[in-house]
This record gives sequence, structure tokens and C-alpha cells, in this order.
Amino acid sequence: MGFFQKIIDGLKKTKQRIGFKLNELFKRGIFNDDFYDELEFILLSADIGEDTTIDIIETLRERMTEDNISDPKKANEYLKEVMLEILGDEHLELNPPTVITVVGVNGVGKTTTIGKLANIFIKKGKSVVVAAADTFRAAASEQLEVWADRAKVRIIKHEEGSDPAAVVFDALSSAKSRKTDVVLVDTAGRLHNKKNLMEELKKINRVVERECPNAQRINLIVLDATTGQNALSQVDVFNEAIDLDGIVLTKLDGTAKGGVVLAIKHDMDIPVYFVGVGEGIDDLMEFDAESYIEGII
Ligand SMILES: Nc1nc2c(ncn2[C@@H]2O[C@H](COP(=O)(O)OP(=O)(O)O)[C@@H](O)[C@H]2O)c(=O)[nH]1
Ligand SMILES: [Mg+2]
Repeated sequence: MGFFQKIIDGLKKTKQRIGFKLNELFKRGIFNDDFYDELEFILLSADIGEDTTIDIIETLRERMTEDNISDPKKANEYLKEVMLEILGDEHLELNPPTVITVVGVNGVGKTTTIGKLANIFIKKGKSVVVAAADTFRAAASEQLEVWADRAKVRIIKHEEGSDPAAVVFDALSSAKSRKTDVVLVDTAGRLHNKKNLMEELKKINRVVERECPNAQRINLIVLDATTGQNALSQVDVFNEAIDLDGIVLTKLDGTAKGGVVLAIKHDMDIPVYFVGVGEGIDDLMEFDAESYIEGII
């Protein structure tokens, strides 16, 4: 399946919720107060969020009035343009050696995403090692090992319960001696022990800074799209412990709340670099604003 088709398929549920309604609404060709009220209602239903929705509608109304738009097709293009402007066009440029630390709460898809990222980088001709720094449960590093096998990359892991920062230290040493391009660090996400978790992440970060001061360092937070607007608050929590550079939004395929990408872009100053659209190794895509818009409306 092609890249474009995958994104479109992944966003199917969101499109089912809002795409057809939007289409009906625009087709009427009457752009009065009722139109904007209804538009607001539809956008909110896909978790685009209140502030973002209000901004979209205000800008759209202004431009449509100014340009005296009455053609439904044209109006629809205007909406897409406003959304595109919010989404912007930022991509993750790898500049190896690179250390990517992946954080987020339990179950959002960190380990899976690391497997998928390893696969993407390998396909781009980079060498990759993954660090199993979620040492809290033995199952966590076993799961990462399965992904490392699938992506055909090396894994550094320690015993269950060992110090996550020590795993990272070993992974970095190994990467330095083998001149590996990318180190992917998997971390724990047990938020019920928030203070410990945050201290752990800070410590990992210090080890990376100390051992690889000249490396490109990227902290990615993984968010689960099915949690909709709640995902946004997790960014604040983790940003307190480590500076987040980018977002991976997973499980877009399982939700009609795909509009949350717009809310994230609008409310947070952190780019969405990748989106997850399934459980397979090829189901992670670099975020592309235009395909995304085509996918939802
Ligand atoms: N449908 C779907 N499931 C996903 C996606 N990413 C991860 N998952 C599933 O989410 C569950 C939790 O993933 P895991 O990587 O263990 O999360 P972690 O606890 O953050 O490491 C697993 O069952 C994954 O298969 C995605 O993009 N789409
Ligand atoms: Mg995990």
C-alpha cells in the first residue's frame, strides 16, 4: 500500500465523523451564521479543540467575507488552506550521530514506535541501536527485542530492575565505538510514580548530554490519538522533566479524534513529526500536512 493511501486509510474514522458532514454543509452554499455554527460543531466533534476551532472559523469567516466567496468548492479550499497554515511544514532532519529518547505514559505506543522508527532509519541507510531503558518490567525489554529483531537492529539491555541510565550509558558507548548513526532510547511510562519517572528521565538526559555532547539530541513524546484532547496535558507534564522536541501521535487508525493533530499544532509549540496508523512495522508515517488534510475532510 502506498504512503498516501495509508494515511487516508488511517484517518478513515475521523473522515467518517466529519468529512461527509462538512461536505454536506459546504454543498448547501449558504455561508451565514448557521453555517459557521454548524462548522464549529463538526470540527469540535473531531477533537480539533475549542481554541483551534474558534481560530479556524474566525480566519475562515474573515477571508470568505473579504473575497466574497459563495462557491462551495472555493470555500472548501479556503478551509483547507487555513488548516494547512496551522499545521505548518516541519520535518525531522536527521543529522547523525543522533540520540532519540522516546517518552510518554504507559500504553501509548513507545516501544512499538521505536521498532517502526528503527525500520524507517534502516531503510534510509542509517545504522541503529536501541536501548531498553524501560527496565521496570522484564516484558518491556523482551517486547523491544522482538521489534529490534523485526527491524534488524542491535539492542542493548540489562536485567529487570536495573538502572535505566546505565542501559543508556552502555548503548551510547556501543554506538560510539561502532560509529552507529542513531540510538533510540525506550523509557518507562508509569505515571502513577510520576516523581520517580521524571527523575529517571532527567538522569537519562544527563547521561546523553554528558556522553554525547556533540550528538544531535531529540526528545520525542508519544501521544495516543484515541485519548483526544487529554493527550495535550501529557505534553506539559513531560516537558517539565525534559525539553520535548517533537511529537509522535499513534493510533490515528483507531479513532475519530484525528483532529487532535490540529489542536496539538495550534496549542503547543512542538511539531508532530510522525503518526502511527497501525500495529505493523510499516505503519508509521512522517507527518505530512497535505495528506493529513485530504485524509480528514
Ligand atoms: N492501532 C494501532 N495500535 C498501535 C499503534 N501504536 C502502538 N499501538 C499498540 O498499542 C499498544 C501499546 O503499545 P506499546 O508500544 O507497548 O506502548 P508503550 O507502553 O508506550 O511502550 C500495543 O498493542 C501496540 O500494538 C498505532 O499506531 N495504531
Ligand atoms: Mg513500552
